[in-house]
Amino acid sequence: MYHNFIPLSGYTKRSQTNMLDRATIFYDLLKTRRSVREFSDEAVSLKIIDSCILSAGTAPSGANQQPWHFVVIKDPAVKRNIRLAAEKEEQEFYAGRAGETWLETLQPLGTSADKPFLDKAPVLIAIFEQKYQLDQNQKQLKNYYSKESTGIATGMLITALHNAGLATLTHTPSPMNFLSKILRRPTGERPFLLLVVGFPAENVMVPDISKKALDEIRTMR
Ligand code: IYR
Repeated sequence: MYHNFIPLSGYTKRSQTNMLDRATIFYDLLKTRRSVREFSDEAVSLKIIDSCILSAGTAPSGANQQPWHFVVIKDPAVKRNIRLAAEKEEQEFYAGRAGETWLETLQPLGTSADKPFLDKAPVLIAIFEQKYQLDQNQKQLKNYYSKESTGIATGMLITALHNAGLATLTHTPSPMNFLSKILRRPTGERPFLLLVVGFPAENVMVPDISKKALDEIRTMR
């Protein structure tokens, strides 16, 4: 498949001060994002979720293969099934599969095998990585950098949801093959992450943790 080239449109060259202003305002917005583990059951409009998914879908991807798929779950019965399956895996994780070191690292977060947010929150978004796609003859075509691409799209989705005023929790029950089964996703897709989306429960508490300083995450050469 050959593509025509077209003029770049939509790009705006900005002044230095305007760029710094915008970068600062964006950081001010993003640094208020916190993962929450307690949600209210207040509903979220699907239009908002869909718009955020469109934002995620603008992500760059290897060869523009867009190797991601988002399943939006609102059905209480499906959420319930996911909760039960996730808790089953987590019970084994917390009972020993994680190992001592991992459990110690998680201690400050206060997590456990109980995942009530999985059926309390109004929306779950299961994100799938498409490792390959099938052509017309059912032949497997590999997607390039599918993990990186899906990771970038997921980051953009989290950012879009936060910008819209929604709280999220990135949840990675392990293993999460049960998501493929419950959500009937095709082979070639691997569950990447389960995003819990909604409004924070009233008076919710979050761990007293902070982000690394600039000189810890950036080096100049
Ligand atoms: N998946 C488990 C454990 C867990 C792992 C990490 I890495 C976290 O940042 C938080 C939790 C759970 O969800 O409880």
